[in-house]
Amino acid sequence: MHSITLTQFLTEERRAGFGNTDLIQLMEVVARACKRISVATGKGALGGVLGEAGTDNVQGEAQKKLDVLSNEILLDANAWGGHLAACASEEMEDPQPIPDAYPKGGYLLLFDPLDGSSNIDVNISVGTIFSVLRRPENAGVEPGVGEFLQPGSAQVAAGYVVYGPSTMLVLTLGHGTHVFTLDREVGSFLLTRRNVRIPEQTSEFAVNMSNRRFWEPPMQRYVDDLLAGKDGPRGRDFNMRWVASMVADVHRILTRGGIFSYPLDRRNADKGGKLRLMYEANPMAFIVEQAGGAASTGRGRILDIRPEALHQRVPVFLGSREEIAVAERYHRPTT
Ligand code: P6P
Repeated sequence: MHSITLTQFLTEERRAGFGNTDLIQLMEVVARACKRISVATGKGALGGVLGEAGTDNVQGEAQKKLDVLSNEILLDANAWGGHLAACASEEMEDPQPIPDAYPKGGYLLLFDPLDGSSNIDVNISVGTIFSVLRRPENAGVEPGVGEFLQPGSAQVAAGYVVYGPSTMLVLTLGHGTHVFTLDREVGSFLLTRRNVRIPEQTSEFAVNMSNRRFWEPPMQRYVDDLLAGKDGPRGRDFNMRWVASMVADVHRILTRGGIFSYPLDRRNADKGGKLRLMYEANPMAFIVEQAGGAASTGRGRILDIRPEALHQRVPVFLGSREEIAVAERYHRPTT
């Protein structure tokens, strides 16, 4: 099968009026950095990069060596290109401005450098999630955290790279969602699916069931009805999958449909949820909506949220559009 490269695809998109030279070059830099992360994760025990780094991140989570390495790879790769003013990361409390030695550009890059890293040591797929925003018109000389606090609907690009049996890049510039597979022999990402469409209905859900007793009653009722299957109000049986690696679960949903949820529960309600808005929920919501799916907090569209903090957390429901609407109906206040 003759597949075009990421570069050819991005050039086509620019000719069609989507993206510009700076954004396209930024996507190429991020993709190249993710190839390096793919090599590092692929070495596993042979690369001396498994296990804990001995430090905690801003979330208070123990960092894996690969979390730290992946973050450094993305920062180093993006420092000199002239496309960005600053980067923000799950692994850093504050945004990191582009070093003064290099020119600053008009974009802001946010990323979770290695999502699902708790799965690294058990050799389960992990991934990098990234989001691109424009600097606000009134931006000052030095980019501050306030510049990043834009709703997800302002994203100009978003994507993830899943490091699984194959390394795949999923990308949207706001003109559909497209999938590229890394050809390791050539070192290029080749287009393998153009304009992904998520099936509108599904019979497969992804949630960590062990949290059921902590969920709000509407979530308990929604999932209980899924579990009741064809004898219950849904009238059909459902299957469940939970990888505990958002990138892997979302990739499955992009590929064959489904609903993914990390809802509020009593343990995380004070923080607003578990998953982070700016570099997990927003990019995944953009990708999923561009593929015909939906992404909600259960009570509203994720991309409409006006952020108040860089590491803000939100409840997440995303995937097959009709199933998201069903889940939202359970969460709607009863009159
Ligand atoms: P739990 C990984 O730590 C992550 O942020 C997401 O990738 C994943 O969906 C979720 O947390 C898994 O959470 O509580 O099931 O371990």
